[in-house]
Amino acid sequence: MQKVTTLGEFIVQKQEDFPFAKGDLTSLLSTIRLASKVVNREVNKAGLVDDILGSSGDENIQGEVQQKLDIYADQVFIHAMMTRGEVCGVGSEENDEFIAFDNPISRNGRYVILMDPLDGSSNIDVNVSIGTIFSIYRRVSPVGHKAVLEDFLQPGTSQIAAGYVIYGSSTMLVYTTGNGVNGFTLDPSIGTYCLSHPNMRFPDYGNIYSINEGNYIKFPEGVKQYIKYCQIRDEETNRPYTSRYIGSLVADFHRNMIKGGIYIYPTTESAPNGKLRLLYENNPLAFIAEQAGAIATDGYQRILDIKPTELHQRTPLFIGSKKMVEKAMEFMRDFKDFN
Ligand code: AHM
Ligand code: MG
Repeated sequence: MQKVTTLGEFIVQKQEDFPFAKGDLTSLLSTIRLASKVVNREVNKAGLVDDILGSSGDENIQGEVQQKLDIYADQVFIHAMMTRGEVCGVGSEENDEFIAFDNPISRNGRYVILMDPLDGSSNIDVNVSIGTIFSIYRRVSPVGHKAVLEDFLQPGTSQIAAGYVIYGSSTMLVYTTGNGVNGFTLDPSIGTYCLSHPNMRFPDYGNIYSINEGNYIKFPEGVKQYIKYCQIRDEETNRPYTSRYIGSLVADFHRNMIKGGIYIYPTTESAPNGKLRLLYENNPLAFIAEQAGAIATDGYQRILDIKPTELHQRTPLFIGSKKMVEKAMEFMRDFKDFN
């Protein structure tokens, strides 16, 4: 049998990359690994729960009320963080305010986590890939106290680790701690994540563009012109590009990382800051992208340099293969005054 490296083994092997971490980052990553398996189990039976066992909101056979999957995922991750003690607080897409764990163990936790527990909400009920996104920071407030807002409002450059889980045709966990990006596929027969995609790299060029073109007329002129550029025939740059848009950020990002491509969620007239959230969607994926040799910007500036001012802040996102994002930014610059 070929030697397989499990995620658990890999995390422990990499502990020496963090002399400051004293093992608690290692156990935090293990907490995420465990919670993601619980969520995966529920995602895999989503149709059964909704259509056969009763809709969300109904009571199940044990008298428990069925929850929507995104709320369920939120609770699983938060509960796992709260009981294991590495984390002093969580900011989540599902909660208006951050949660500061108020128990003696968690107050001593040295990390905060920001997450989107189940991203791709329009795909949750229709058997299309969805994902969990997470981002880990060291707290800036003193250990021994409750977490404060400043712990969460750190620029993306301060991330200690970031990753995502994609619940797709197989389930994968992909993460970085700032030393490259590695992907692990869940073997459902043994319930173990195995290293399947070591040292993931975005190709510099690709031929996929991912954007919700239904919003075309509301896009900035630079984006409109870039889309035209993607569609014009040119053999040297392998155009026209192909258009692929799942509507699940994690799934679109993951495919583009493997095949080469660009994902854009720009500003629109109705969403003047874009749709996606800086702290738990854009920053973690930007960290992974950069670690995989790609870039992530808001069309003009690096995502990771943005100083957050609000927990649920939105920014536009241009992310993917380096040469493609650079080209899109050229269009943004050239057509800046045409809006
Ligand atoms: P969500 O957090 O409500 O799921 O929204 C985020 C999702 C992304 O996964 C996806 O890329 C995007 O929203 C799709 O939005 P749209 O339907 O406007 O294209
Ligand atoms: Mg989301």
